[in-house]
Amino acid sequence: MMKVYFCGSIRGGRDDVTLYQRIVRELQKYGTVLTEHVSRTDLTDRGEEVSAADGDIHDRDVAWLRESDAVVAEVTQPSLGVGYELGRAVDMKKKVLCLFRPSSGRSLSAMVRGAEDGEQFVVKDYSEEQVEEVLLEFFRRVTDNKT
Ligand code: 6IA
Repeated sequence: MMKVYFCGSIRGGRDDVTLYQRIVRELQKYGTVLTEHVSRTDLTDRGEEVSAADGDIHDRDVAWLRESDAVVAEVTQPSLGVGYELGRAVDMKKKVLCLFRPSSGRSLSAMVRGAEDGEQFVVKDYSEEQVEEVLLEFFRRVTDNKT
């Protein structure tokens, strides 16, 4: 079973949490999502319901990232944590898909947009209703390259 690491903003702001849920639900069709909590609606940006120390969160997440076969990030809501995870993922030579919604009116960081290499690191501009097809396309590529 493939292990998927999903990245989405937490302290960067939780505006897109229902979209994260939709993405995680879809990702679960392809494998085990190691970071399901990112899409939990009861996880707020202020940390209610959370007791873990930041050091433990960091170390556990980096260990999961290392274990993962693919990384999918929703990058529309800017998040330092997601940016950090993406940098570590590149260094670990993971297959990365970044999902960005131009309809937000935002402009994606050049350090993410510019990391695109068309193979290991892909940035996809999409709209919410394309989640399913965009993920299908990505995982088709991930599994093709493996065999
Ligand atoms: O800087 P951010 O908080 O927006 O970073 C979000 C990213 O970092 C996510 O993709 C997560 O994988 C990771 N991350 C950040 N905080 C946590 C966390 N609890 N638990 C798990 N992963 C996290 C922090 C809760 C906090 C509100 C007290």
